[in-house]
Order: sequence, then structure tokens, then C-alpha cells
Amino acid sequence: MIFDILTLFPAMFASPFEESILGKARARGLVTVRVHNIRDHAEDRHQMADDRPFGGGEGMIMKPEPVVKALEAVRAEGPPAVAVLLSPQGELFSQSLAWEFSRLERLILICGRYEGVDERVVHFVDREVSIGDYILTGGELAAMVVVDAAARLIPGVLGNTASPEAESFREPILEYPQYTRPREFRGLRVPEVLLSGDHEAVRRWRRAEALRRTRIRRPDLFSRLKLSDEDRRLLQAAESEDDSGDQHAREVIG
Ligand code: 9D3
Repeated sequence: MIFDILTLFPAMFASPFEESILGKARARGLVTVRVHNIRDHAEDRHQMADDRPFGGGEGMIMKPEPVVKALEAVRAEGPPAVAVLLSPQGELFSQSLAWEFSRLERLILICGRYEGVDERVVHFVDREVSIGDYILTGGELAAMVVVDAAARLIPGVLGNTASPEAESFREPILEYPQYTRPREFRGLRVPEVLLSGDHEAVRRWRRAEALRRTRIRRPDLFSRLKLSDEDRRLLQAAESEDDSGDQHAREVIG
């Protein structure tokens, strides 16, 4: 899959895609990331990419022409592509959108800066995407999030260590707590059941922990879960236990 990224800050993309899994996927030719400087498509002598907002107001707005020129130039030089503007006004990015993008031959990601992008740019893209309700200084980090989430779903990118296919069928539940050696770290012991060798007891404990955490931390997910009779029993058993060890639970309960 090809990712074309349009940005005023191409240097921001130097290292994130060279490390670890994505770096290997690029080396193996499964993923291509090309970064394009929008400023190269600005017409005037000073290559201005921003200007003051009509109607007045704070800050600067990205001019439409350099962005649309860059988009048209990049579109013309490769296979069919979906063009996405990263924008705080976009639809919320999600795992299902990551799956959709991962099936494309090519995705063009446009990163805004300053106080925003001239609204007419929206007419030239296929969709607008936000990664969440918090304020970033530009679309670059959002574009990296989208590339990372979509690229790991491309067949072969993760290798044999994990199967992303399984993720699409997963129930909406948080994961159970995980531990590795040593058995005791700074006075904190690994739960005894995980050392017991009793696989059935381990399974029940993990299920109970996952259910309990989901109910406390993510009631939105918990309400969508279809609980089995065993799930109800596990939750009831967990209820009677002291849960003061759960730092996050303490925060939520207050
Ligand atoms: C505080 C500034 N805002 C009011 C004038 C407008 C604003 C403009 C530009 C807020 C953020 C940005 C830059 N953000 C993005 O381009 C962006 C973004 C984000 O901020 N949060 C989540 N997803 C995204 S995708 C692109």
C-alpha cells in the first residue's frame, strides 16, 4: 500500500516510519510512505502557504491553491487514491476506518497547520478525519496515527506474531492484566493464580479481570457486551473481592 503525505513539515516524518514494524514493512516493500512538501506547490516568489482569515480573527489559514496543487500533482503520479484531510472537524478515526483504509491501494493524507485550512480544500478530498477530541498543533501526528493503524492491518506487515484478522471479530472488551518475570518486582507480586499451572483457573481469572476492568473503565463498551451465565458468575465473585489494588478503578470511583 502507498501512503502519500502532504505537509508543510516533511521532516516530522523522518523517524517514525523507519523504526520497528513499519520500518521492516517498508524495507520488504509492503508499505511505501512518500512525504511531499506543500510549500513546493506554492506559486508566488516567497512560497507563501498561509494568509489572514477573511472576516477577521486570530491566526493564519492555509491557502487553498498550494494544497490543491500538491494534491493534484500527487494524484497524477500513481494508482487510484482516496484523499483524506486530517481535520478537527472530521469523522472520528476508528478501528473500522483503519480496516477500510488498509484495503486501499493508495491513501493520500493532507496535514493542515496554523488555525486551519481554507474550507474550499474540502471539495477536493474524499473525506475528513479527526483522531479524537483534543487539540493538536497540526495534522501531522494524526496522519502518523492513521498510517500506523492501517499499515499494521496489511497482510504480512505484522509477521506471524499477531493476527490482526482476529481483531475484527473480537468482542468489545478490554484486555486482562499481563505479567512477566520476575515474580516479585519492588514488592509487587504476580497474582498467584498465574503461577499455579491451572489453565482453567487462569482462563477464569483473566475473563473476570477483563470484564471487571471494562465495566469500571469503559461502561460504553461494557453495555455492548453479551454476557454469558459464566460471565455473570465471575463478575459477582469479583464484586465481593477488594478491588483497591486497581489504581484506575480508584480514580474512577473517586
Ligand atoms: C485551538 C485552535 N482551534 C480554534 C481556533 C482550531 C484548530 C485549528 C487547527 C485546532 C487544531 C488545529 C490543528 N489540528 C489538526 O489539524 C488536526 C487534529 C486535531 O487537532 N485533533 C484531532 N485530530 C486532528 S486531525 C487534524
